[in-house]
Amino acid sequence: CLLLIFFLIGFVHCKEQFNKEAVEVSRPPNIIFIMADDHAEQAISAYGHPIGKLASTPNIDRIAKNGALFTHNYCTNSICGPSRAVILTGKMSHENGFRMNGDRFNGNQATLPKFLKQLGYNTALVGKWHLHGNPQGFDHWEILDDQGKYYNPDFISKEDTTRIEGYATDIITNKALNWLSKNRKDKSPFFLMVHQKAPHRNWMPALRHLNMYDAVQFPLPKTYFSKFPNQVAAQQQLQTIYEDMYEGHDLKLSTGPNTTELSNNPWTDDFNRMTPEQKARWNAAYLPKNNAFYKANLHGEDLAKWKYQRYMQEYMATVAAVDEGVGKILDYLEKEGLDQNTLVVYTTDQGFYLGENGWFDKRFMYETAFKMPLLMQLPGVIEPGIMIDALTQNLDFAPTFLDLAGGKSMAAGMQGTSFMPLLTGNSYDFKDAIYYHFYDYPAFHMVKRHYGVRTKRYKLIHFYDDIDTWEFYDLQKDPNEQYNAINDENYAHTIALLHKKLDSLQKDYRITAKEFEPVSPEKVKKAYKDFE
Ligand code: SGN
Ligand code: CA
Repeated sequence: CLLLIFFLIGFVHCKEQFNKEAVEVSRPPNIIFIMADDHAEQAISAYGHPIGKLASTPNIDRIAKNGALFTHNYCTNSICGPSRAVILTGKMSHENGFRMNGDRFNGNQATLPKFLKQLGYNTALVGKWHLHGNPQGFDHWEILDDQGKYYNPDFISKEDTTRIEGYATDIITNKALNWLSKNRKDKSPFFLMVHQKAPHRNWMPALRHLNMYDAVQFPLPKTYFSKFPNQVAAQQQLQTIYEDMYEGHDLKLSTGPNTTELSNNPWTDDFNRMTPEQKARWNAAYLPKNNAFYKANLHGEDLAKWKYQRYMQEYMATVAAVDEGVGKILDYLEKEGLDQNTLVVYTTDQGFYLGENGWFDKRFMYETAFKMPLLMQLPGVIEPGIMIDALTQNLDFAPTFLDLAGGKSMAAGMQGTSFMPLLTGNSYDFKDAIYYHFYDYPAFHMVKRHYGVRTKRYKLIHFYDDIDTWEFYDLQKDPNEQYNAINDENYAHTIALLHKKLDSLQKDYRITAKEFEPVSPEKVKKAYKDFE
């Protein structure tokens, strides 16, 4: 009889264990989607660029060590609002209606967080939104007002708008941790979007990082003084570090020695909103640096090279706080044992120029702006330390996350494709070509409208509107895209094939004549006047 009792207890225990495991196994993973703003791949040490040796991102790199580093992930439209709209909808800009910054996102359309909510996820968003109008599909959201400010930013929530004292990156990280600590015990899985403002222009570092890279000399890109003899759109852009940056606003230069008054600074609020204590620490850091600059009395190429160094020192110092934030989130997950069932994604809204071609900003279909860094970890699913070199895009994020969450069919109306099989180690031909389309012209930096196709080796671009120029690159021979080979007879056959591919992609994505309506020449003229 005693034996029978033991047997029954054992059976009940085993059954409980089994059920518990079954529940755990069947529960879809949590998803933490961390997205910085304008964080270039060159500035993430896991990608192995020379900058990473001088200024590393050890915490972001942890994700690559624990999981996958994507080496060929791209956006469909290299600019903030549009990239975010693509991520939310899994649809190209012309289909989700958000083609350029300043458009208004139609929040009533189907989005990733809405679908995840239907699948039982608890959904939240903290940080930059930049789609205008209030977010939908989130149980909780707190967003920066428009672009957001580095110091003492305003946050908008369902209830009100509040100015929060402190540094934006740290505040956003803390809001994310706060939400996690309150909601992770919830029975449902969660989807948390953590959208940093940094390292967006005007690159204001945290007080603790003000002198972080002062002694570092970053390697000047080989193309810093490129002149673009056969690239017309590149000749006409306004995003050259040594021509278009504002000395005060961007480079934090004073009007002269022994003063803290900023030189060219069209948007005074970025600095004026600092508290007297913050301002005092800021000025104490910059006064000696700026005095040294004036003492050196630089001109011409030397001045241009100095601007690159100051830009990089500021940019990388703002990255430092983002990296620390990622570290805090990973630590939290590990401490709470959540890391085992959480997909952690690190990405940014598009690529960014760090002096290549002499530029800052993005917008072009050239690799530096087109590429989006992407790192993902999910123990048990993604093998640690793998590299994924398939041509993936932000367009594919929503279908992939839905696939992982058990809602694959929900992506039926989306234009992206789940790359889930790549995560589980299945190497296959994901896409042989990807499409790009940029619309934001005339606008800041005056990058012409263009669209194009990229295959594993080649790229064909058409700049249109007030110009009509085609560019072709063999990325194997010319990875920095310095030689537009459109008229090279040796490539005639390849170019013809790319034209065909481009036409078929435009047909598949339902691009119509509407997307090519020209803007008025008066508007363009006025914009050049405003931005020059
Ligand atoms: C601001 C920046 C521009 C930048 C746009 C878009 N100027 O206008 O340099 O291209 O944002 O950036 S700033 O001096 O006001 O910062 S995006 O990331 O939001 O698309
Ligand atoms: Ca951006």
